[in-house]
Amino acid sequence: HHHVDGATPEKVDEVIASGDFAPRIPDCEGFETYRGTGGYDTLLRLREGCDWEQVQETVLASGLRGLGGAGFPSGRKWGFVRANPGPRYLAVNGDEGEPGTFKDRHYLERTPHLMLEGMLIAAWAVEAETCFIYLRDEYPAVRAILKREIAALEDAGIVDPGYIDLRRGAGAYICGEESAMIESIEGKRGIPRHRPPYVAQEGIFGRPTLVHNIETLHWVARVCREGPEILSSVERNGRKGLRSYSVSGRVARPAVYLLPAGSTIRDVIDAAGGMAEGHVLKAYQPGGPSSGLLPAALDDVPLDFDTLQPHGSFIGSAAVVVLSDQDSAKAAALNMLKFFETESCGQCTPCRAGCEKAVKLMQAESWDRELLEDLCTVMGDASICGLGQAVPNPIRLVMKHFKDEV
Ligand code: L3W
Ligand code: SF4
Repeated sequence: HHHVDGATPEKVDEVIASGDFAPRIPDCEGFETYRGTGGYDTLLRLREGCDWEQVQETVLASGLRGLGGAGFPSGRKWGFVRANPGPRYLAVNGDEGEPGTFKDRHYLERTPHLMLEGMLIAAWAVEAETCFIYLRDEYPAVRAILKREIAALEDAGIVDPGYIDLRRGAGAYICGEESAMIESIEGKRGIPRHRPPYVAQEGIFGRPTLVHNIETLHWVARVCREGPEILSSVERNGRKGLRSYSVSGRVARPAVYLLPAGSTIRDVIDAAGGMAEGHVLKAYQPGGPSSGLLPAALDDVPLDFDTLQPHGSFIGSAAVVVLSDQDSAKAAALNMLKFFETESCGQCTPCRAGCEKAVKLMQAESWDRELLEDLCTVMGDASICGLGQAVPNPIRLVMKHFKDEV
């Protein structure tokens, strides 16, 4: 769980031998600089007496949608939470567990106060009693940054001591599912709850809870300060807004790229400096293993919410992993299933037994397509949460587009 920058096995060994596990803390925009350039002016102005519904209008007008994976209109959540009597809570989902996703870390290591101000604006809008930040434990440098900057906010009197409660995850992917995260915040084992009730009705300790992803809050701050047009005026391929694509795999420059939401895989690869030398695009994971694998032939589809549904996929948290002619789609799908098998919380049978069964079937020389399809139907229909429900995506997409391999 110790993060080493540019980790090679040698470098990891070197760090372990040195016994120095202190994280390297990247330079980021600290409180003084942020405040000095007008940061928190928006929050303080709102607190002086503003109508929360007007702010909600601004957020709705921007078209901002939840950037943790589901794309639910952010402003609407505020209304759901406000509809229930207080005390209310806010929880920031910083578990960032979807393989290939690293945009939240990217923003927190550079401009942590945009997220913090966005969080406090949302907390003001729903009159939250406490803000919990649930941060994955694999980000020790980010935790150090947040601790330091939250202390600066307390010192400056912008929040009362203890108002922001920074919590550590413990490496479980399922704790990124909002209700499992809430169980974990309550001190229990992180397993998803049934819905309804939605967390907006019954969240942390049964109280109405607003849950937002890190990047969503980053944009709440920017939209409230710079206006909804910073998102709504960006157009490409008939889509509006911006997406932070976490790009990795066979590209020249893996990194986070902020591009129009209507970008195609070709645009994303171009932004990342093209394919890595000697590699030809074969397939790509558009948004985490939950979104499966799409073939190179589908290179003209805008990678946005809603646009991938007709292809049996979805953009999720925009974790783009690029595979080349030197990769096996079959091996990639098996790898995804092994991940799901490990990370399934085991609460429901379709997912617990289904993942295990799927891995066995996918290890065979040639796949039993009929049995796998049957399994996919059961898992998609009967799993409690998004993990089990999304497992069919990689299986079905590889059976459809990479028949020869399986
Ligand atoms: C009140 C209603 N609230 C919906 C709320 C709901 C939640 C949000 C979205 O999964 C996706 C999923 C995974 N009254 C409501 C309501 N809400 N109807 O809106 O809900 P939902 O069910 O659409 O999705 P979700 O459970 O939040 C998230 C995919 O993401 N995924 C992503 C993982 C991403 C990471 C990461 O690293 N960032 O792990 C993984 O599979 O499949 O589609 O707040 O309460 N009537
Ligand atoms: Fe747990 Fe899987 Fe069921 Fe979700 S679908 S509740 S991860 S067993």
